[in-house]
Amino acid sequence: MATERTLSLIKPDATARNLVGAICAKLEGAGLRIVAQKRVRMTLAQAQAFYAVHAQRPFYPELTEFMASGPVVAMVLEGAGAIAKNREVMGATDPAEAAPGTIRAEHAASIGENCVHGSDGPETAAQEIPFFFAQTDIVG
Ligand code: 3AN
Repeated sequence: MATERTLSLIKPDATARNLVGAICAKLEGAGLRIVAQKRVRMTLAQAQAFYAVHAQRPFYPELTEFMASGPVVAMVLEGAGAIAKNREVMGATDPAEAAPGTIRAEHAASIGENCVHGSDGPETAAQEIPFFFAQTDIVG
C-alpha cells in the first residue's frame, strides 16, 4: 500500500474536553505518524473557506460557526493508506453509526460535534494540508 499523507483536525468539542491526547493515542496506535501538528483558532472566514465544498448544505452555517468556536488541533498524518486508515479510526460521521472502538463512537456527541475531521481522498488531502501547513512544517 502506498505511503500517503492526510489532514486531520481535532475539533473544538474535543479540545474543550481535553481529548487531544486520547485522540492522538488512537491515531498513533493505528500506525499513523503525526508528521506536523499545531493548535489554532480558526476565524469564521477561515472555517468557511476550509468547508467551502459544503457551502450549499443546510448545516454549513452551523458547521463553520462551530469550527470557529474554539481551538482545533491540525495535524498531518502519514502512513500506508493513511487517508482510509484515518477515516477508519475516526468512525462514521454520525456517532450513532460509528463502529465500536472508533474515536467518534467513544467520544462524539452528535453528527455536528463529532470530534475529528479527516480528508476524504487524495485530492482533498492535497488541498487541505496546505490550508494549515507549509512544506517546511512537515517533518517525517
Ligand atoms: P466527514 O467529516 O465524516 O467526512 P462530511 O464531509 O459529510 O463528513 O461532513 C463534514 C462535516 O459536516 C462533518 N464532520 C460534520 O461535522 C458536519 N455535518 C455533516 N452532516 C451534518 C448534519 N446533517 N448536520 C450537522 N452537521 C453535519
